[in-house]
Amino acid sequence: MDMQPIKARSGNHNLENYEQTYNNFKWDEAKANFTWSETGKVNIAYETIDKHAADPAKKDKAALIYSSPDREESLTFEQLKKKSNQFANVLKNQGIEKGDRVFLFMHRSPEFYASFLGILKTGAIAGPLFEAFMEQAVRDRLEDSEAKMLITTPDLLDRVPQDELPNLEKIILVGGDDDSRYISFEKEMENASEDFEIEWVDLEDGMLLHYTSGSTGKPKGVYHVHNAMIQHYQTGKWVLDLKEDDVYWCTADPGWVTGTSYGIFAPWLNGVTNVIRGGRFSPDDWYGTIAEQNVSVWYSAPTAFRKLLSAGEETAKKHDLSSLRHILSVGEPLNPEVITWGLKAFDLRIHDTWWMTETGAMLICNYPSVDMRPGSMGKPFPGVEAAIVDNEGNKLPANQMGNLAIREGWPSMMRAIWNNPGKYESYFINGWYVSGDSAYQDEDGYFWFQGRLDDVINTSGERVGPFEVESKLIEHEAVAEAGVIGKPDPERGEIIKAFITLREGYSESDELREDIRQFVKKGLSAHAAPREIEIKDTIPKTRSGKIMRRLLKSWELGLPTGDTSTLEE
Ligand code: 6R9
Repeated sequence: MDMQPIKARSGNHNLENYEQTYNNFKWDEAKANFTWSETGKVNIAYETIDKHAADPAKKDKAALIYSSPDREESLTFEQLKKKSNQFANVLKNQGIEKGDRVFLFMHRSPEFYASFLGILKTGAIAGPLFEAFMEQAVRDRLEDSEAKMLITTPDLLDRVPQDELPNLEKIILVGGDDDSRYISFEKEMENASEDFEIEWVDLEDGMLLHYTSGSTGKPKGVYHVHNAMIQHYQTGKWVLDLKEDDVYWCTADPGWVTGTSYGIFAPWLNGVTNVIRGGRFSPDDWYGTIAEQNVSVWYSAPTAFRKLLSAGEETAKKHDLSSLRHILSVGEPLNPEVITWGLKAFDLRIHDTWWMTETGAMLICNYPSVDMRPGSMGKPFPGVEAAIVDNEGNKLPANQMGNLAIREGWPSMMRAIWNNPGKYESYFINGWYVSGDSAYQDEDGYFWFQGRLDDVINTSGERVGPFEVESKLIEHEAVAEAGVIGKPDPERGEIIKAFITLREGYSESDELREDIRQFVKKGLSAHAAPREIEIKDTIPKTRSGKIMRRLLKSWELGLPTGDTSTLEE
């Protein structure tokens, strides 16, 4: 679909002149907004909440507006400061210290946000987990990070490993009955002081671990430091275009980096009211949230936009969406069709943004004041150098496809892969962070996404590693071998398709396929379960025994199979 550029609307945007700012901006200017510039020490939780609570004009402003089908609650900056202080005291009483890992496995709720901020106030490192995770996924992450403590809710307890994990000292239960095995959140909070002496840390001290999938091995722990706040703040200002009176809604789960960088840090660093919606997705619920809360800035994902598009115009028309003034997207390619729909449904452009768990914050974006080319991810954020490079890290000319790469050293860049220095090193070539995405840059500087260079699957915006799914599949008693690919899907971007061979004594049936699907779902998570399972006599492998996913994909798409010289006999 070829579309004309969409002109920027004139108006009062935080970033008025992109080109000029890009040519002049230095990150040090942004640093000056934080305590660090005066004291040499900082804490991201202070900058997001306490700073505004200390401002008489802001302290009674709503920081968090939580709503779900069965609960409504709103907290001011002052109240959120006190609650997170209380939780920081709870943790401190339990012996949590700077650098310890404390994990959260719970649904979005006011308690989640107070706990998350409380962890950061103690100087500990927060590890938020998707509520959809099953036991194996939770276990892998707690083990790898050597987490000391886990905060969870009773309905998720059956997915928390109950045998002893060597490092997990305690579990805090939110909303449970009295049970001596666990610490009661409510009881501890009741007794905890609302004052807390924040642990002041260095910009390079750790604050967050997000686990994400690669093409091989178990999920890796992407380690972020307090310094990331500089970029969370500045992208919130210039890309989200946040202003004093905005009501902001980021639809992402905090188990995903978008739900922390842009569901917690960016809005609050900018002192803006942040809407959190609990419960499940439905078009009426989402439109209703925009209308009821008067959402003005909305950050979501192509998968959600495509579902809203399919729900039809009538559904949209039932709701008053006139509060919206700015819409953004992340996680997958934003189809030009969706942008066209957005223009009709909201009379607004949907602004694509590109970044990754590893990059911590937005890097390539569309800005309210810049003309947009539908299908393009936009241009690099000021202070960020992006390029297309070859496999040796040499820059390629305009319009040539290659590795999308970023010059090392932007503020929110990951600082390590937990326990895996080799993996961390492997991201960098010749001073460039190489993303694993392929793209090209046109002669006017716009970047165009082309695909993943590895086998990582992007299903409804979630990164799934094929290796993890394959490993789980072969744990099923009927499965001998498995190869897993992403198959293009109009709504989900990709769906997971598994090719398997069966062990002796098993034969093909729909029941078996469903049983295998459920097995992966229970073992990993719903989003990792293959939607399609095809049974084969053999799975193509290289001579060194690697599953040739590329070949499976070519078969699936009816494409030429390319070089098969390494294919096993
Ligand atoms: C924030 C986030 C990262 C991968 C990334 C790319 C894909 C993200 C995109 C996009 C096309 C965009 N991706 N944004 N693809 N257009 N605007 O998504 O982090 O879950 O780590 O995924 O997602 O392939 O490499 P993460």
